Amino acid sequence: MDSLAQMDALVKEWMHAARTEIIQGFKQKIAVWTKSGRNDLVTNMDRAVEAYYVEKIHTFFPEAVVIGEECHHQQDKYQTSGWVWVIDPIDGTMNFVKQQDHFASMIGVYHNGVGVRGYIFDVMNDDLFWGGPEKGVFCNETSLQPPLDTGLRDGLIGIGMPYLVHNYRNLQQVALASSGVRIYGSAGIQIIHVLQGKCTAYVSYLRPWDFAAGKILAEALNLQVKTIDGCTLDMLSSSDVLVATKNAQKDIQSLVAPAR
Ligand code: 2AM
Ligand code: CA
Ligand code: CA
Ligand code: CA
Repeated sequence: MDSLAQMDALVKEWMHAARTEIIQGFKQKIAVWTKSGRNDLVTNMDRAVEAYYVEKIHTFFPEAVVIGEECHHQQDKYQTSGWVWVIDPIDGTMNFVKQQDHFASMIGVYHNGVGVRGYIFDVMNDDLFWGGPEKGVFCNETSLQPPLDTGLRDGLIGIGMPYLVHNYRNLQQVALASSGVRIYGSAGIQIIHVLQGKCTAYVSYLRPWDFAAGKILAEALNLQVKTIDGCTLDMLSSSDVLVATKNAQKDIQSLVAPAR
């Protein structure tokens, strides 16, 4: 077994163990705290799952740097050199709290800034999307084919709720030009829909842990992952992020208003 296959086997084991803990945890009361505001939550389960992943990564990959949403790392200490693991233990914490559904657990592995492996686990559907540049993308053990290169007009689009309601960069016109808007409250779940061709695009303001895994998987399926203006993403910065088919990306770029 090569070393990436060993990594895949370990991460899948950890994510399935985390899933068991999460589902067991639903039987107890979830402790919830607010962070920057009333819609920005963290729970005991976000912290426990992140601590579990960090402990496993440090045990099996001692040279790795870990960037996790709940670790309180300082952004100026982030780095891209060497092996960098980017973790979002529960993506869609509001859904986790309110719905006990529609959330993901995500890990992205980079080497010197180049994506090596992405893992997005749709926990309640028990679907683990994983893969990388030379491997392709799988849902559990089933290989995914690149989705059809559908344009904006003929597909559904995911738009982050604040961007839509404030018409950021003319995104309401983008929404109206599409077949319809879907907002699920989890970047990971929305990106899975683009991987599967269920949506042609997803655009939102995202932090590094929100897009680290999804970028690797989407690019492995020939999808575009850029800023809204078509620029290259900085893996360590928060940004507007567009994941789209090539045609939808061109259509969206022609409609967005210039940055002010
Ligand atoms: P999170 O649940 O891991 O925080 C919808 O809220 C999506 O945007 C989720 O994927 C969420 O990730 C992400 N997000 C990023 N920044 C956020 C913020 N400040 N408040 C709420 N959600 C945020
Ligand atoms: Ca959060
Ligand atoms: Ca997130
Ligand atoms: Ca999170």
